[in-house]
Amino acid sequence: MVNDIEAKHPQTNNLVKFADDLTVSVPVISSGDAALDEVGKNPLQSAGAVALLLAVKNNPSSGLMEIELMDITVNQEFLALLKEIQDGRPGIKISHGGSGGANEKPKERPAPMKILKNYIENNQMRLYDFFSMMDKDKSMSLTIQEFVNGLQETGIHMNDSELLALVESLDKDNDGEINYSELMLGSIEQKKEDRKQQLKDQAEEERRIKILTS
Ligand SMILES: [Ca+2]
Ligand SMILES: [Ca+2]
Repeated sequence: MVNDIEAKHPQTNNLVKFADDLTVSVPVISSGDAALDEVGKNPLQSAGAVALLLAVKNNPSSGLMEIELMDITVNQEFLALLKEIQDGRPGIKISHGGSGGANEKPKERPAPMKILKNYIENNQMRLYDFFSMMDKDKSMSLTIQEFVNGLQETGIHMNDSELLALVESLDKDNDGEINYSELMLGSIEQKKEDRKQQLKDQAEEERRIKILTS
């Protein structure tokens, strides 16, 4: 049960305790904010996350920059609201633990490379288009900083550990940068993973049909 809000350093930063293991740093919003008080009293994590977004939405001048809700599985209402907020205020970064709805079990976050691949496919880009979009200084390799900036530009949400894991897994020659062939290799590896998953899902589906029809 979450029922307390901790306001520390009220002039610069309010820390809103949102769950036992989660404290949200909320800069600028005043400590007496009624909407945020509601968040703290909400016992449902997913509903609480929606309430938090509503508070953000209703405080257009809050200056809120980054909220991490990685331990929270969010619902469709949250996702719709998040999109609305982010469309209007691109400076706001909100990461969450994926959607699943209140009654579903939390889904695993997709692998970082899968997140990239989905973005590229959804935008009907070629891998090379994506690479050159990220490679701002046209050095034919991507630094971590270029990755960070590029992801921000695309609106892909990845937390620091996911980003580091991605760069580490792609950077085969360990020079700290990702060149095009490294990105391509990563994409091919992901394609193989996807295929494996697809076959697994297919087998699972066939098993289920067998049970249902036997
Ligand atoms: Ca570069
Ligand atoms: Ca490299």
